[in-house]
Amino acid sequence: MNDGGQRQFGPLGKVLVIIPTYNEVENIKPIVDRVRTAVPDADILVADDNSPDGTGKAADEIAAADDQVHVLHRKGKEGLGAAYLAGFAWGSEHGYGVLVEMDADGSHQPEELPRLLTALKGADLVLGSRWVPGGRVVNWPKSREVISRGGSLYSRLALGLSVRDVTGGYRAFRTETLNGLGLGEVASQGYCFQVDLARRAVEAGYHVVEVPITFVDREIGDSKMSRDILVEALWRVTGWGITSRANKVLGRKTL
Ligand SMILES: Nc1nc2c(ncn2[C@@H]2O[C@H](COP(=O)(O)OP(=O)(O)OP(=O)(O)O)[C@@H](O)[C@H]2O)c(=O)[nH]1
Ligand SMILES: [Mg+2]
Repeated sequence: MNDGGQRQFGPLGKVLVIIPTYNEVENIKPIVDRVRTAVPDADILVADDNSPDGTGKAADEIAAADDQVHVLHRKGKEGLGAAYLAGFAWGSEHGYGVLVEMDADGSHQPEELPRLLTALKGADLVLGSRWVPGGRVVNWPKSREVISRGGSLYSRLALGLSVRDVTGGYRAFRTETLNGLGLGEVASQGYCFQVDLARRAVEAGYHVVEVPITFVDREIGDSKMSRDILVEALWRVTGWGITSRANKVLGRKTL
């Protein structure tokens, strides 16, 4: 990971907070309101996968009354990774300088976003981190904490990353950074999408900074975490680890 050294970082530009949704009808209005209050200058893009519970329609109603809120309607459930890639493309086309990832369920507190954005002034990518000093999780069942900590540890060891929270999904990217990650080749769908972007950023030599966050477990709605998502993460991370080690031995560049 690049330490940022003497580098000069350019101005941030306009901020877009991307919120992927699948069946978050009760959460969407509260989270949008919180983002608008916490960071009034930022715009919001809800990326909805045609949620059967009507989240897309609820988002349209919010957007109709607020021109800083936009909705990207996608045709069906294709996973978190695909929704973010579509959101990044939209944000990049519309000239935003910063693209933020945030869950809809309140786990990522909008009130902490100003701290992430301040850190981004001197970085290429800021990761909201549960596992650095000052970071924590609230109301999480022990089983979820074990999976998350274990997933981060396994990914760090397999990929040789010094990032502590590799799987977290509360992040602020400079759009320029995303453009340098080879997003066209990203196939990850579930949570390993986050690991994929973090390893790409580190491999590409970007200055990645972790900022402590308090992650709050969802109170309303159903989790989309599944066995398939965990299995995908395990096989992909293992595959990347083997490839990156083989490339080091052979003196080739990874990715
Ligand atoms: N567009 C879209 N959004 C998704 C999809 N899967 C999950 N999401 C959203 O991604 C965010 C994270 O998903 P969560 O279900 O909260 O995953 P999690 O945080 O690991 O699980 P819990 O908080 O325990 O429920 C939420 O805003 C979801 O609505 C998907 O296939 N498409
Ligand atoms: Mg969640």
